[in-house]
Amino acid sequence: MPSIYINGQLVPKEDAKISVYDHGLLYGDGVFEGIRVYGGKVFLHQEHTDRLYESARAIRLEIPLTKDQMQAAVEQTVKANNLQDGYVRLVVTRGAGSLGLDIRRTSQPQVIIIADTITMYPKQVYEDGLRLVTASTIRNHSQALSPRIKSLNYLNNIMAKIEGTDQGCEEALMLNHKGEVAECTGDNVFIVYRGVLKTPSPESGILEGLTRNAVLKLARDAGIPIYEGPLTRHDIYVADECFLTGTAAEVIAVTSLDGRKIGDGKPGPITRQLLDLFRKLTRA
Ligand code: PXG
Repeated sequence: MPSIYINGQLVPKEDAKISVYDHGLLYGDGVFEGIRVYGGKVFLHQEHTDRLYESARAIRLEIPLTKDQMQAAVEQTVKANNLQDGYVRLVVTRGAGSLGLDIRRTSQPQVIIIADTITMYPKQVYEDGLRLVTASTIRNHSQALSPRIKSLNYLNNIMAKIEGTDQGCEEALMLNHKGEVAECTGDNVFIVYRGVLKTPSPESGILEGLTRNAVLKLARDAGIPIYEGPLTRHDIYVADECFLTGTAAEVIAVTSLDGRKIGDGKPGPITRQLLDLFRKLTRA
């Protein structure tokens, strides 16, 4: 039975409860992180902590723990659950309040840490690659709610994901309000074109994925030329390779978009190289 951390206490799963007046539930008012644990170690712990606190700051949510205290709480939860390889979901909500938007009527932010196992894509998908479709639902306009915030409000990504699953695809491509490629519903997107590794920059309206950043560093260290900037769907259609990165997916090839084959329709060599390097990094 997993132990869940809530506000400093480790409690059994069935006792881990939050108020129905919590603004996280009423309004999606809160932030979260999804973190991997490899070999008992919390992967990119500092980076995830920094992103969580940045997301919170952006929505004017004051987390009632220091970063050090938060990291200790995550470590404690991982240990209590005997987790060697798995997934940590860290959630901070605005807390219980009134049935109104005013945050001054909320009491205490709620800190929740769940350490559990993770369901990965089947092994075959890593060998064959994913098919993608473009969703009609666009990514949040950065002047509405910045996509850089990992908030509890994921409805537009969920709508886009439904469009994907309706068409038999595990992921869907989301564009920004200018029609440029942004990212997928829970993964960042890369292409390889004439030997250059290309991915949208944060200015395209994406969540700056930590797997994305780790893969960019691996590519840089391997001497692969990198471009970060605007991309269109045309760039993906004519790319030699395409792949996604994310905490759950790690590195996964994309072999078609909107029914159009990418490259030769198989995971490409640079994708494979980066997946190998990523696996070495995480399973060292
Ligand atoms: N874009 C979006 C919109 C995301 O939500 C990523 C890219 C990849 O970022 P990372 O830092 O993971 O490389 C994400 C990540 C979940 C879940 O359970 C979602 C994410 C990560 C882990 C779990 O839905 N999103």
